[in-house]
Amino acid sequence: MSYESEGYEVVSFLTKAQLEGFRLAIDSRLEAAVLEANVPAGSGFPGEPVESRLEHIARVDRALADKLLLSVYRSAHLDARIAFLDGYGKLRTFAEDFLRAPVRSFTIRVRANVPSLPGRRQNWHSDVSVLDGGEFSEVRIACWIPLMSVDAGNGALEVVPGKRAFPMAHEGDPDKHTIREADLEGHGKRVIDCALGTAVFLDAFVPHRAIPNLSNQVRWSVVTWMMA
Ligand SMILES: O=C(O)CCC(=O)C(=O)O
Ligand SMILES: [Fe+2]
Repeated sequence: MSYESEGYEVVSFLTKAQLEGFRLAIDSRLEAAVLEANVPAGSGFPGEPVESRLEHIARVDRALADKLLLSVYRSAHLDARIAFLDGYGKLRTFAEDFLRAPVRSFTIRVRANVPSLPGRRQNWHSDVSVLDGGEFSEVRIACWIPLMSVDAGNGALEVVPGKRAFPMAHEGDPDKHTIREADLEGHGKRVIDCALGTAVFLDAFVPHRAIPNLSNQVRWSVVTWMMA
């Protein structure tokens, strides 16, 4: 298992139907957010697929796209087509095999890498950035699920492989806690290509970021953080 040495491993455990369910859940949450925002007819790009809709909105009105994205972030994970991941057998089994410990709880969120919203892109961080005894510092492993195949061109995940005993130092306010680029110099970085249907299990201390999305499509993901 590369998880033990690299701190991450790519596995395949999701069905096409489950991935399509994620897409539909995000699509319906985005549609609801557009309606709530009362945008003028047409500028919400009705009927556009979930891979391009928010990008088209962002090109016209970045502030609106930002607001819609945050609305999706707030509630898309509550949709049953995503929420089933809470305690889902295959997810749990992989996580427990990697951790060799039982998982106590799951936190699920939707994330996106929108080409025209570069400021929302996840910069270098580890999912646990401080060991402050708080609830979230007990996260041990994450599962990152892209909703399309990803590579260096469309906003894949980049990691600094290797298991470590502590998180690297982070700076900035707690919401935008990041590891300084300079601190990562000389560390081997690796962009993780993922075929559709695969997911990345990631140790909570492994530095990672979303790389710039050079495509014209939004790269959506579903992330599950697990405490053990
Ligand atoms: O999906 C992404 O862009 C990165 C997600 C991530 O690393 C996080 O939310 O902690
Ligand atoms: Fe992360």
